[in-house]
Amino acid sequence: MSKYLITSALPYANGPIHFGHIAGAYLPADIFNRFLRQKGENVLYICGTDEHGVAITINAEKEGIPYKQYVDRYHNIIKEFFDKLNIRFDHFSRTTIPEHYALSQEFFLALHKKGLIKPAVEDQFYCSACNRFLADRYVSGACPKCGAPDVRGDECTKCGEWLDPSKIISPACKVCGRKPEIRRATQYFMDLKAFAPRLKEWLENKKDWKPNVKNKALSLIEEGLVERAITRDLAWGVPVPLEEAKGKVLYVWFDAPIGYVSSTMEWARLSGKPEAWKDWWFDKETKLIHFIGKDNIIFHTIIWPAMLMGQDKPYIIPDNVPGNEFYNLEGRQFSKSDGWYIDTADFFSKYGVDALRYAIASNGPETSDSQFAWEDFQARNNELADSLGNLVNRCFSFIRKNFDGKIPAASSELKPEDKALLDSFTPVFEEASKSYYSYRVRAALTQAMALAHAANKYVNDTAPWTLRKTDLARCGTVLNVASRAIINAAIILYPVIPDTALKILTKAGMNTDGKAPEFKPYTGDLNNKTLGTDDTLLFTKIPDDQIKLEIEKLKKTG
Ligand code: B3M
Ligand code: ZN
Repeated sequence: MSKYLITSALPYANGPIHFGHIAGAYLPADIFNRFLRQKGENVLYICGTDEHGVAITINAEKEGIPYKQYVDRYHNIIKEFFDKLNIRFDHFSRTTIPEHYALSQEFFLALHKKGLIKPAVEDQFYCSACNRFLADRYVSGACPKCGAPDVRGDECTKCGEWLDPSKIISPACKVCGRKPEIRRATQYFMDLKAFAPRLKEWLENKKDWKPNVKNKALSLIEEGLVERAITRDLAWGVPVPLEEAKGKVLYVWFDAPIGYVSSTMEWARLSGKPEAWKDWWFDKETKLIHFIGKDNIIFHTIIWPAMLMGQDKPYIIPDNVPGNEFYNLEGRQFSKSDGWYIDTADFFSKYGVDALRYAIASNGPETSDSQFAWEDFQARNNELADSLGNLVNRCFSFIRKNFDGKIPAASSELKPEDKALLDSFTPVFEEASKSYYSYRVRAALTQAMALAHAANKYVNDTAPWTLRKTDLARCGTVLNVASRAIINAAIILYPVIPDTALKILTKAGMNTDGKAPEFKPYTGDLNNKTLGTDDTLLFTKIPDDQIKLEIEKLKKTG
């Protein structure tokens, strides 16, 4: 048994979550978490909202409401959304809790004391009309690295580079649109170069990382790590804990990852064991796994590990950073402001949560960008209805009608086709297990659905509806074997479609108690087991004209 501390990138409390985020950092982590629990591993899954930074202050100012009120709203909206999507964190916190402020200051001071954070004077944009320094996203302009227009002042959304806001090309003040002037001001800089050898060695030893993540991190070190300002002149954030730094706060990307730890602290406090967070963060046996989108690679593979390495306490460093590529919508990036998005409340009211989880997971951006397309969603939903849904429905309805709702006993003499299906369970579990352990959910799903397809074919070929009239005992055996296949498919699919999987097990007469089923072939006795009473359909097919309407609606707004 291993010990896993899983995190998903802390979403900014700055707007609702869209499918792109889900595909990158949340659904893959939730699937991994659920699978590990099925395997009996020791797991803790932590997340929370990232509530600082200029993206937030600008928007709160636009609305004319206090920053705290603004982040409260989105914290609640995001939390509710994750609940709806069945993302099951052990704890979902936020970076405005007292623990977080204290811990972020402790992280800063530990590095400062060792001379790894130092003050320096830097050029900064100053807007004389607005009378302030333009931190990060208060300036807009083109990326000095890749040239993409209108990027954020601190990170390029296109190439993922961490930018020095004063290097932005054709800068403009985001508030008034004027060209800012350059003024000199003191900020604190973290000496990343000092960590380069350790970071390089650590990364080079990572044999099982996704190549895109590892190569990106190593090439950043190769290009040379430069000192980066980790403080800002802002009225919102964690105050820099130095007398001489009044009015300055920590840069959001410095305090945000500390949220993983402070959230664990809060979890420990709320569970009545305030020291329990150390069992995770200070234990060398813990595998720390950060699920992120590719635009967050530098922060999780360079800056955050360096921050951890520079502490006086025995923090672990990440074991793996399974970064995902981008997930788009019909060929373009999701963007609420451009009208290129899907209203999630509307979506969930029409289509089930599991249909969405399955559609995203079976086409996730694991190794290259992928996308949500309405017709693809329809195809995947209908595939679920046709294979899994139909299999469950026809077998169990048949048993209800003809066997008094009890799974008929299997004969002790099995035919080759029965054995072939039964013998396929163990290898499917082994293959799917390997896939889930190595973040290849698409492969795990292909393996699980192959089992559902094989079971469907088995039922078609053996035709129990004919056997019922000619050979009732044989008919019973077939339904017994098919029921076992259904149960096993549900167990393998549980991480991806948990509600549906539990529903299937309940339909099969098992008492799951809402708990994750163990990840191994089911060997329980099914003879004369009474089915559950729920006979509702698992999935409904989506007709073509409905998908046409969805596409038209999207094209109208976008
Ligand atoms: N909030 C960026 C993002 O949502 C940032 C992640 C923080 S993870 C510590 O993409
Ligand atoms: Zn201005």
